[in-house]
Amino acid sequence: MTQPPFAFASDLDASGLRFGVVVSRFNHPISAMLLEGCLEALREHGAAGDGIDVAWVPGAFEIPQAARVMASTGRYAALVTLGSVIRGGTPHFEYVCAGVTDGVREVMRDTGVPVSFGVLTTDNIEQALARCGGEMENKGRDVALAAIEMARLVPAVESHVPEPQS
Ligand code: INI
Repeated sequence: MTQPPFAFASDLDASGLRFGVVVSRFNHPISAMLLEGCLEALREHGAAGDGIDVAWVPGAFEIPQAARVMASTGRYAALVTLGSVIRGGTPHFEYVCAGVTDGVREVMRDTGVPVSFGVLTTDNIEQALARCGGEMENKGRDVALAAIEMARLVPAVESHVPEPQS
């Protein structure tokens, strides 16, 4: 009979883990609401108050640098990045979005530390407000849960010893 595949359980227990949060000050009210949702979710899932470090940076473009420094310390089970880039009338939006998305992906690839992506990239402020506690959701919460799940999954995969093939 064929054995069922081994499946890693999805684990959202944040207790005993240390998280780093990098949050951009640009469009501050949006960032503050994203941070609130993120902290609430981490705490609800068991993270201790002193198990969360928050680093504010000037804008989304600076997020990858702060995330890289935090990840390189080896102290964090996962990082959360938060911010908001709102389209203006020039190509600046595209450059900031590309810088932060590529930069965060590179930090994750280079360090192996999970980094969840909670930087809103929207056409206008209404779309941003709707995603940080408005009528739709708070993306800060969602990305905090992604960080917890990956913080648990990565070491579980690394320490998993597969059954020998018969
Ligand atoms: N930074 C943001 O986080 N959001 C924006 O909408 C934004 N806009 O529109 O310009 C923005 N720009 C600043 C940028 O992230 C850097 O802080 C700045 O260029 C200094 O390096």
